[in-house]
Amino acid sequence: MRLSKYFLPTLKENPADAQIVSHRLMMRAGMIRQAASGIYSWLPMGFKVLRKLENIVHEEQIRAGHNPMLMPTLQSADLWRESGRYDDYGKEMLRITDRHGRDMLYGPTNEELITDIFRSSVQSHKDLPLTLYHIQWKFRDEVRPRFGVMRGREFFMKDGYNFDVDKPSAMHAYNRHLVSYLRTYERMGLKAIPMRADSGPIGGDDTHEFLVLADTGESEVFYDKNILDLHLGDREVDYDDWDQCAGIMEEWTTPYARTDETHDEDAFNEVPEDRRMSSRGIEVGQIFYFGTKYSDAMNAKVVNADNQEVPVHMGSHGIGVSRLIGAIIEASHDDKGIIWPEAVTPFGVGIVNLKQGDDDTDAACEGLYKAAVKAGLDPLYDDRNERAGGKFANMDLIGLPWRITVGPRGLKNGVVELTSRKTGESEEMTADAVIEKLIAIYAEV
Ligand code: 5CA
Repeated sequence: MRLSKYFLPTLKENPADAQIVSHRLMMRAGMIRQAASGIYSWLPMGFKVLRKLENIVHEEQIRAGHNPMLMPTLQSADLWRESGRYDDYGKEMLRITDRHGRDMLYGPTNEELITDIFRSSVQSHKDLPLTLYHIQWKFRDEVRPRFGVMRGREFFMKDGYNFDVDKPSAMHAYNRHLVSYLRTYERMGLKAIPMRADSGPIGGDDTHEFLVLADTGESEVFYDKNILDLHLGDREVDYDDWDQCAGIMEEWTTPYARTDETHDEDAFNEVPEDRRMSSRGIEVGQIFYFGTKYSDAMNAKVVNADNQEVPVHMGSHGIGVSRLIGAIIEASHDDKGIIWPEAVTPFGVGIVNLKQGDDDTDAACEGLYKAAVKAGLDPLYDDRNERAGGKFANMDLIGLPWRITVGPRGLKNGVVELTSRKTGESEEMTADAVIEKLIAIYAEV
């Protein structure tokens, strides 16, 4: 993409109403624009990052054996009356009446709709286990929408639902989701810690939230420092292997890690003092096992191996896809702007032309740009007639992990400069060598 043709409405000043750094930077980098309180338009660069996160979530869900699908944003109130949640959900639910006077709602989550789909098509344990998920916009009329996409009213969420014949099988689904989430967050360059939490309006006793540590997080968290050393890395995971998934679950949930909702001071004090940490965290996902809460209420049954009709065991599992963008920026920025992890960066590399209009520099940039496109590096070429200082500040703000600077002085020696956004370190090399180096870097991602 050439910057002269790209819609990137960056702001020089901090927007007055943006209280936290991720909100400020998303607004300043021209990623989002507020449409109404807690509701945002996703401008091209914000949309690009959103799609990247969505793709990672899809890839990891499909790897875990889950079925992607898409349910609507609007739902009929009748299903929610069956589960009893139409009244329980309160003012957070946006209620709508259609022209025929039928009660509808903008879905805050999908347990009822998916249970209805399930009960009308599956009757036998032979069709289980089954996990269905989608990534779709949700609406929750939050009392205090704030911090940009972090606590929105309309937000993008992955929500998945497992259906199993009994509790042990459903607990494997729970463990499998935990493992797939660990992998998802790691791929995004994030450390998200699973913590025992409270289930709220979704229900059930078994639930873990995934928290990214950040001073601006809305939750208070307490944890054993040792948990920060755990990595899945490139471990082979067989998602059908109950023991392996349970083992990984145990590894991550043995060190103390809880949110303030479930914090237990006595248990925490058993952790050696120098490992006891407390800080703030951003909740980027949550998994639940709630057994037969919805299948009992909505009569979703299967025939088991003993030929008995039993209510299906369920859990639901969410990832806050739009919130994740805020969390990634909170975890990775400096005073100049965003620092994107390579896996989610909107563009692989920025190209800065120091002397736009100079035939040689323009030709070198053009060649480099085409080579980068061909290599799949998805470059953003700043071809505008701007001062170098302004171009650098803009690149730093939007945070691409790599920048290639092309100027007449370097070209005389046959080199361009490659700079890392994270370390600020630069090295001079030929254009070919830069492309090769970037190909190698992105091959690892
Ligand atoms: N049905 C379950 C699991 S699918 C559910 O709704 N879980 S949830 O309420 O925990 O939401 C899942 C994730 O969505 C949360 O972990 C959080 O990351 C994100 N989320 C929830 N509310 C908001 C909001 N108002 N703005 C942005 N993200 C949100």
